[in-house]
Amino acid sequence: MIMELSIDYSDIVKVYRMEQTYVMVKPDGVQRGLIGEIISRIERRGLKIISLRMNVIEEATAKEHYSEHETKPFFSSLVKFIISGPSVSMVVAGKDVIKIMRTISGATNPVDATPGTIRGDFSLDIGRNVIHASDSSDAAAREIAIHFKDTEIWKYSKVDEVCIYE
Ligand code: IDP
Ligand code: MG
Repeated sequence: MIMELSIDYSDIVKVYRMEQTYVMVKPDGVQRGLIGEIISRIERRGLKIISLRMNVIEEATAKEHYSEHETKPFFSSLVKFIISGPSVSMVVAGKDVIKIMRTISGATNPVDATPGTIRGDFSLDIGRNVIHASDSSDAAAREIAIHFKDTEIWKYSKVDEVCIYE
């Protein structure tokens, strides 16, 4: 017996309010082969990657990215580490994506990061916590502009959005 299943979304027009955030798989995440793991956690949550690049970040860019920490004692080692090898930069879009990416990432210090979060599953040391995600909408706008040109960000619809969003 053949069962026919069909869901007709054709008359549903939805406008989704999506935020954008900046996410980086830091050099330790790349070295440890965690690019796929991290991207797959982002994708399976339903979030949309709208830009993606691997590069070795320039020193001036890293300093600008972490400028809020300029006066902290760990600033120079943080910048040195971030530019020490290739990292993967992304712009990720979705409803409440800024907060969701912070939650998926886990606490800054891995000792406080809950199991099930990226930092809670894959890291032990605060200076090697494998992922960065913007912490506010101002930070997201600032960081996206630091790492990407407008023309590198792809504002496309994804076919599963009709299932992911109410
Ligand atoms: P976040 O990455 O969770 O937003 P921030 O406080 O913005 O955390 O710090 C930026 C990065 O600087 C952290 O992810 C961590 O790698 C590093 N960092 C923060 N605090 C310390 C510290 O006390 N010692 C060494 N590295 C630190
Ligand atoms: Mg931060």
